[in-house]
Amino acid sequence: MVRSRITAAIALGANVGVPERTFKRALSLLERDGDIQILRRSRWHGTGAVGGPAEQPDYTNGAVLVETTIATAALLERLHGIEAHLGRDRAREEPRGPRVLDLDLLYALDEEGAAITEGGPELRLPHPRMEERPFVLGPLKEIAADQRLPRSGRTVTEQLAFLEEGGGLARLDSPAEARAWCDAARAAGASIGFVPTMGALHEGHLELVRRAAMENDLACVSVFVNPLQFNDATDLEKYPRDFAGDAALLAQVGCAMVFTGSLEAFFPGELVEGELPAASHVAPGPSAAGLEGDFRPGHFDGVATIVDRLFDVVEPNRAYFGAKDFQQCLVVQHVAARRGGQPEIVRCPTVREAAGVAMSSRNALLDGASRSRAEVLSRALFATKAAWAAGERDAAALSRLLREGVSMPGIEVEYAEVRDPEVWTANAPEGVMERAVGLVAVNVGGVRLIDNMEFDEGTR
Ligand code: PH2
Ligand code: MG
Ligand code: MG
Repeated sequence: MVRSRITAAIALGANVGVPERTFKRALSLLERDGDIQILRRSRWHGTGAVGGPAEQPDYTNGAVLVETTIATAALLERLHGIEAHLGRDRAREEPRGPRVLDLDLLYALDEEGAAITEGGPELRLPHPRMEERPFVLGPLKEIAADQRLPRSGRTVTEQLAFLEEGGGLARLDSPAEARAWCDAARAAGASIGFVPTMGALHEGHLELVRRAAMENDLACVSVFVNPLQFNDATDLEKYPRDFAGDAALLAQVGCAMVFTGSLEAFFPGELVEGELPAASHVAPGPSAAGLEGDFRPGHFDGVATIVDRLFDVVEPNRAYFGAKDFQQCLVVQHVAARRGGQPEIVRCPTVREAAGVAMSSRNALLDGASRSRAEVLSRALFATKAAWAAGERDAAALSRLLREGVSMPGIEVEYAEVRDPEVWTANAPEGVMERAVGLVAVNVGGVRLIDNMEFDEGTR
């Protein structure tokens, strides 16, 4: 049998030990078995660390182009073997570094030069993040400058220049400018995916933006710390704000436009003594009752009001929300339904840190002790989900498990309850459940955190 030949690009990264020496050993291990040949390699580049723990050392990055007859999955396995052989311990490392050695498969081309796509949990090809990363594209440009990239359609050289020029991101300071920008985009036939945020962006938000950019012609983001949805003045004041930092992140993930504004600019001529009168508020609907609705009076009213106004400004085809704010997703669904089903609401999976903690802008406010205490939320949810998987269906028993799971010293529990995710009820259901979502809200070290989990997820 004649085995088909593929060309693959591999990125190298390291910031522990002596990267040049590690890379040299990695390359000789790559070629050792004779079925992988190195065609070209870049020089090694010193790069500032992107993401990961604060104060991790600078990285050394490189790229190689190889030719091989082994399949992409086998190639990935070979790369993992080399990483382990040279001292990488995946079980013990922190997410996003530091690293003794990271070998990432970027893309693979068949004999005709067409990109091979893989969408499995182990291997995604082309690499979903490579186009965002100058530390990958810089070295890659030396060995594959004219390679066309699948997401942007730009060559490596073009994409690198594009990122250096700010990623083509329009930064607008008012809803009026945003409305004009969106009108023009729509008139040109572009579909718009919208991600409303309160800024202090983290990986959870960036996932929403990447998805919006994939599923629409243009992704746009609003950054507005909406005073209408804060029932606690200190919480509003403490809420982290970093518009410049947010815009820099958005420029990397394929966002076309980000805008901000003031309450006055969102509701021109409508404020009375700085406040939005009741008549201008949008009702949040029946799913605002109970849980968050009880503990944060007026919160969902403020959410529904701003989201409705944001939809007026952007008129998106689709809007993306994180499942972490489960009840909020239901409220937003209600707002969209009131608008004739526009936009389509896309609920996206919660992104979790390695320890299971749901990503949240408020995590930045936790001190060290509170940060580790915060792990009980997801731990309790996973434990209750395990009980569900083992057959527990009694509403009271599930709630009890959840509450016991989060009841720890240093944790002040607001609620820990279950609901039917498809039939919202203000009060806890009783008896046997057919579907269930566990929802938790706590105060840890003066910071309010929420989390939830659908117990059927991944098992249906
Ligand atoms: N890899 C990471 C996290 N951050 N930054 C740079 N500059 N280069 C990397 O290879 C890198 C990083 C985790 O894999
Ligand atoms: Mg990497
Ligand atoms: Mg990797």
